[in-house]
Amino acid sequence: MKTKLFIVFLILAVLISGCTGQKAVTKTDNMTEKPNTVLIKGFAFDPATLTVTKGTTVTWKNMDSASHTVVATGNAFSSGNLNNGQSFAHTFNETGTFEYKCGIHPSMSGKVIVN
Ligand SMILES: [Cu+2]
Repeated sequence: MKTKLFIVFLILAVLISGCTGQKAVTKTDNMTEKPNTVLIKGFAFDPATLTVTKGTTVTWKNMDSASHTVVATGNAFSSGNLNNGQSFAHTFNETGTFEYKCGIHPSMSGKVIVN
């Protein structure tokens, strides 16, 4: 009897630790979303260079009180005016280096490298 109880206890312990492990994985998943976001703040793109894999959707979010835009060189994508708190998303389905600028402040530039 004692052995059976011990085995049941062991199984429970494994199940409980298994659940805790899954929670940790979910947290990591949420954090991996962040690298695909470019913040626009202080009249700059952060990060200025972002490397992603093909098929990734990149989101730009304007944190500045000033309006900004995200315009790709060659106009592959263009956000239009982004006011404070507004965001723009673009999915990169082809590999390559995609440079972009703010149409209002040309000194603001960044690039997305798609592998
Ligand atoms: Cu701007």
